[in-house]
Amino acid sequence: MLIRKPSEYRWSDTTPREIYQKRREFIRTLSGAAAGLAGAAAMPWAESLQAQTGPKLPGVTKSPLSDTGEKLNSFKDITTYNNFYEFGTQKEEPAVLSRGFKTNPWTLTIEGEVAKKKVLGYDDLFKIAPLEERIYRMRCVEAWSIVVPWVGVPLAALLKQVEPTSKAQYVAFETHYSRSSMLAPDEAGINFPYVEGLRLDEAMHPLTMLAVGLYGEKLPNQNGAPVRLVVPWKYGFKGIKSITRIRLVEKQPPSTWNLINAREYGFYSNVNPQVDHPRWTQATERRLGEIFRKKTLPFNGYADQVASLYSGMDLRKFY
Ligand SMILES: Nc1nc2c(c(=O)[nH]1)N[C@H]1C(S)=C(S)[C@@H](COP(=O)(O)O)O[C@H]1N2
Ligand SMILES: [Mo]
Repeated sequence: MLIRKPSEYRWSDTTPREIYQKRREFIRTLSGAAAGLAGAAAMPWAESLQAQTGPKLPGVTKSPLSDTGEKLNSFKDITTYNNFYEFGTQKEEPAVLSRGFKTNPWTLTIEGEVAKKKVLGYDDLFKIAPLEERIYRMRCVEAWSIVVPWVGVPLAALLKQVEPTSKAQYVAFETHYSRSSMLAPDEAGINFPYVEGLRLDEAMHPLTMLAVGLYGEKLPNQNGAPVRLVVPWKYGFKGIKSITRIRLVEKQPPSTWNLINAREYGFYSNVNPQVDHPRWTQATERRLGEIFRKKTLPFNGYADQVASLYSGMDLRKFY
């Protein structure tokens, strides 16, 4: 067992014992390659992941929207401490259990209230627009954070190509789900496929990104290959991974954690140090690799750029 610091909270803390047991069975059958994961204390495979580097992405330019001045988290931190419940509910599990996940071929369908529906294949994902590197902070609702050099494009570039109709008010996202390579909903304790949503103006905001890589390489599976959402001013769970469907819609779409517990996980989920999670403080956070907790900033430090999206809204009510 991992020794858990009292300052760390996990959603799985509330996972009933029965689900936990089922999940362990699943992991035993799936992880031939990761023999000994269940119950392993030393995690020897974590070391080998350091060397596991993916294909380089060519032609990436640095975006002026990159955050400088903060130390990047290591490739190892970013790729071995993950939330991706389809591949395990413990932070170390997705890196191992997603290894065999096939992301090529892939389809990403963009449909709904659009004039020009689009279906992208795997290679198209890397050609939506010129690839940019953007260094963003990511703040998980569980109060840990990382700094990641993502590679991708503004989501707006893709949305403009499909020409949203005047009825489009929100954007709904869906993660690919396959029962053969992922946990069952009752094993993970959440519903699949994982779904998320943004208001259209949030989705069109220049900071909102579709990421296809990190550290100059294609995304590792555990980080949401081949394409995932990154919304740096919102809690990490809004950053839905391995997206297969995007729908422009009239009404606010469902989001997975909100469906499970609406009081704890709002639709907006903008990072807000003044609104605590019912079970822990959101005023501070633990940056992976650092010892002392740091203050959490409103909108995760992106207030100058995004606060105007919410002018006139009571952010305690629309959390
Ligand atoms: N499909 C899917 N997307 C997901 C999740 C998940 O469990 N399933 N977890 C979310 C959470 S809680 C966080 S903090 C981020 C973590 O991204 P990372 O593992 O790349 O750091 O992914 C988000 N996207
Ligand atoms: Mo998260």
